[in-house]
Amino acid sequence: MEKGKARLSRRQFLKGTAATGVLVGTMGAVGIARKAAAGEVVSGEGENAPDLKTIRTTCSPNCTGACGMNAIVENNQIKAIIQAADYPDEDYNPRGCLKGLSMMNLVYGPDRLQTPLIQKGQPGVDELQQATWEEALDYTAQRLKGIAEKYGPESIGVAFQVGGTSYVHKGAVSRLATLAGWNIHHAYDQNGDLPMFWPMTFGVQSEELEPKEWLNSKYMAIFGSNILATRLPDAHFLVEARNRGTKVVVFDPSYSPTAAKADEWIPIQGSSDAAVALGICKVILDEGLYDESFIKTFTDLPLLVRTDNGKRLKADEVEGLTKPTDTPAYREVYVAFNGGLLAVHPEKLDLPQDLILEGEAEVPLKSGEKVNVKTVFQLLREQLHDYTPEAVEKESGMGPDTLVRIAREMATAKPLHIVYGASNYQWYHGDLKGRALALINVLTGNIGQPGAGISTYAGQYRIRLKVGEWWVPEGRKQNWLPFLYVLNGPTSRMKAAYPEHGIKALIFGWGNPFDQHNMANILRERVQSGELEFVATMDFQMTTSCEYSHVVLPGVTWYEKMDLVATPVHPYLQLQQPAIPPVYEGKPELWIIRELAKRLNPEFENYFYPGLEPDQAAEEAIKLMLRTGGPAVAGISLEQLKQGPVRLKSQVPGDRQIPFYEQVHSKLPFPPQSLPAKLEQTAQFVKSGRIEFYKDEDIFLESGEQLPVHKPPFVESEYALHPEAREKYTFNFVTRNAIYRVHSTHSNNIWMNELQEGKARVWLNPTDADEKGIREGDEVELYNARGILKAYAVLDPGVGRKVAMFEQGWWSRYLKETSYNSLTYPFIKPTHEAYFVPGMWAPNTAWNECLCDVKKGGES
Ligand SMILES: Nc1nc2c(c(=O)[nH]1)N[C@H]1C(S)=C(S)[C@@H](COP(=O)(O)OP(=O)(O)OC[C@H]3O[C@@H](n4cnc5c(=O)[nH]c(N)nc54)[C@H](O)[C@@H]3O)O[C@H]1N2
Ligand SMILES: Nc1nc2c(c(=O)[nH]1)N[C@H]1C(S)=C(S)[C@@H](COP(=O)(O)OP(=O)(O)OC[C@H]3O[C@@H](n4cnc5c(=O)[nH]c(N)nc54)[C@H](O)[C@@H]3O)O[C@H]1N2
Ligand code: SF4
Ligand SMILES: [Mo]
Repeated sequence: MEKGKARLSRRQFLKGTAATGVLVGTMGAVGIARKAAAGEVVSGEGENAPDLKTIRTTCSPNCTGACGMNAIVENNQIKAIIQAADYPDEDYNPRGCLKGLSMMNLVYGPDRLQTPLIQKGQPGVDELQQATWEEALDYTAQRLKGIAEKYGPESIGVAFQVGGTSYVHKGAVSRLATLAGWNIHHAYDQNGDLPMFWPMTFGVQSEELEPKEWLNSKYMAIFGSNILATRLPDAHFLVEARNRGTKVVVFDPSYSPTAAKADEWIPIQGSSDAAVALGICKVILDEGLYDESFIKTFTDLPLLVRTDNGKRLKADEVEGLTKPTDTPAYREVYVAFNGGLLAVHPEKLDLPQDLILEGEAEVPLKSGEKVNVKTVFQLLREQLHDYTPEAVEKESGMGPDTLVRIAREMATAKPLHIVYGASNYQWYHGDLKGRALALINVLTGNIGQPGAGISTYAGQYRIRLKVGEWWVPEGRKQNWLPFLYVLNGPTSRMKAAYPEHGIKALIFGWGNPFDQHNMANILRERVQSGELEFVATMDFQMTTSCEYSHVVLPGVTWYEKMDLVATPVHPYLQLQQPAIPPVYEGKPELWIIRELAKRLNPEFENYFYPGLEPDQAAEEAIKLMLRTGGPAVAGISLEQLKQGPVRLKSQVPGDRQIPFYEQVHSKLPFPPQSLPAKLEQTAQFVKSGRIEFYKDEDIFLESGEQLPVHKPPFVESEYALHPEAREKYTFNFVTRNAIYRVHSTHSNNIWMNELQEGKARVWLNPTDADEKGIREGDEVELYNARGILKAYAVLDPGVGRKVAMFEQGWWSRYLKETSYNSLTYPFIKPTHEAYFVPGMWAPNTAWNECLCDVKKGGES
């Protein structure tokens, strides 16, 4: 057997997939499957036709699809996967992509783990040894107990991906981590997917319009989101919207597939979006194109700010004003002006419309002093003064005439929908860009209406129902630590508790951090030096992370277990249902966790439905979550879900997914609740109960980021860390997501690799390539002081100058054992440390804030 890899023989592999190619391409099979209800046995035609079973399940990698799939199963083997196309709303049918349809290549692929593995030598160097479950679990429990005794249980960290795809099994990990007192690393900020402008501005984790709402937009302004590749099953809504007359404008430094489908592509410099957005806002203010009534009712723009200390004026401070007695502790009462001073109730959006938006005044305080104040609107107008079309052009490259025309279009074409893509907020100042973009929507009143709003479509994180009863046993305290601190070390401002001895052991599931996280090389070095004493990985295939682990625990794919799925972009609640029994010795994660739990403490087993088979136990957990999951799942039963997907319930008529509809239509305070956090935890982010553009926490004042502002990239990050980088590394290393993979999942899918000739590529502007003597197809090296990446050059005039564009997710195996994330760095932005609520307000990763140089391969 090859190094550390439990491989299938070619014969076993072919046996698993032999019928696949035929069935996928055969309409007859599609016909058979369409007629079958879930689990029903359907006979084919003729005497010798096979008996086929169709099982309805959900494709559940960390993509935004969550597509319903039917597995066609014969003799406990998947023979084909086809789109279920059973959504009650026909517009959502069918969903799926070639990755999902070729998942058999992974289920039965050569990298599929066959048994547990234990490393007895050097991780990443020596072969992992096959072990029995008893041996692997006993060993894992013994190591974890030892580490907990020596350093405390909080020195053990667990990281599992995106809750939305697996409420049961990921919940089991959370449950055990809570019981054992371990730290949990939230996936949202670890992946760079937490768009920090959301909590800062709206007090929520994140929000988005469901894709069908795109049809109601008149104008879609897409800032660095590649919908045609990364929202594959929903991309048709964009094309359809455009065909019906929606104007689509894409702002992207590169001519992306989505730009190719737009009415207009506006190439802008990397991370210049805030300059563009603020330029647009200036036109909107200067030309009076804003919605005055909306901003008076729903935003902090009328509130007064003290010019002496930059803080919002509080009612408590002002002579003659008092704080209403019904103000919750996590709110604050500020002041507005309509000729007289008004105490602004944070839970009542009922200010009079004669409020004065612009100007300054002197206000008498209870202390006897007088202070000068200005409205936030006034400060904003002053701030925007510098964002003239000409100044914006200098930063972004966008022509002045275009800027003015686009600003007028955006201000007048209602409903306006802005899509703010993940790659775009995965920059150091991604929060500032988001605050500036949101300002366009808010100034024009494009919030809370069909087809209107700002959306950030990242992975499948957002929890759609209350999960506390399963995820947090008995409401116990949980320990959370943002993963960036594991890599970066503690900081003086951090609000999360850093364990005394740091993190000494990590347990990973549903993720491949040794390829996918910043400083993947540092993670590798820490394992090899022993600084990280123990790593256990649960996966169904032999990833790079498995190779660097001390123990590998073989999990199963979504075709082999029962689970509940409810993800952000997707408006339906769905089941994963086992189509086949676990392949080889793989086990559902709930089983693995239960076995580990009882070895750590015999009493823990009681928390995981002892005695029940894993799928039965999973059903019990699902029933518990449906019973206690709150309004989104009220009245939905497991039996109903077994018949097919059920729309999640919402406060919007028709259960449509329109963020802030209730706020705007019923004048409710911001924010709505972001599950699983309690409202008071996130309401403290917007204490005024309104959409906030002025942040007066000290760190915002110190950073000059009270209001949205454009800050150029690299100055506070790369150049501050390594001043020599300014001269030495002039290429911006940008990593977008690939249509051929879901991150690193499907790196090894033979069908996908055939489409890419098995080669990892880097896209370069031809002029830059020419200067470096690089030709199409050459092997090139991207490097900086931290690491090196090898890939093949594609020369593309659609790629901006001095950009090295790479499609993230390749396993090291395909990069000649280099690591693309060895180039990136775990910067922590101080404003991200103003509060800490896990997965809501935490330091976010900035993959694209990265510089490198490029040379032809093999040169010294
Ligand atoms: N096929 C597939 N689909 C996926 C995934 C996958 O791996 N594969 N992953 C899912 C997940 S978890 C995520 S987070 C999403 C991410 O999906 P997206 O939000 O679409 O993000 P990316 O594909 O990384 O990048 C989109 C675009 O951002 C542009 N960009 C980069 N920097 C800037 C900038 O500063 N300004 C502007 N205006 N544009 C910029 C890039 O040029 C690129 O064209 O995709 C989800 N969907
Ligand atoms: N430089 C750079 N780095 C990036 C990004 C970038 O744009 N640039 N993007 C970031 C983003 S947005 C994200 S979301 C992350 C994603 O990075 P990861 O979260 O690490 O995602 P994957 O690489 O897809 O790894 C998922 C792993 O889970 C396994 N798996 C799938 N299903 C199951 C299951 O049911 N059980 C178990 N036990 N395992 C399972 C798969 O085999 C796979 O190995 O990467 C981030 N990394
Ligand atoms: S990989 Fe994503 S888009 Fe493709 S079928 Fe699966 S969930 Fe759908
Ligand atoms: Mo992501």
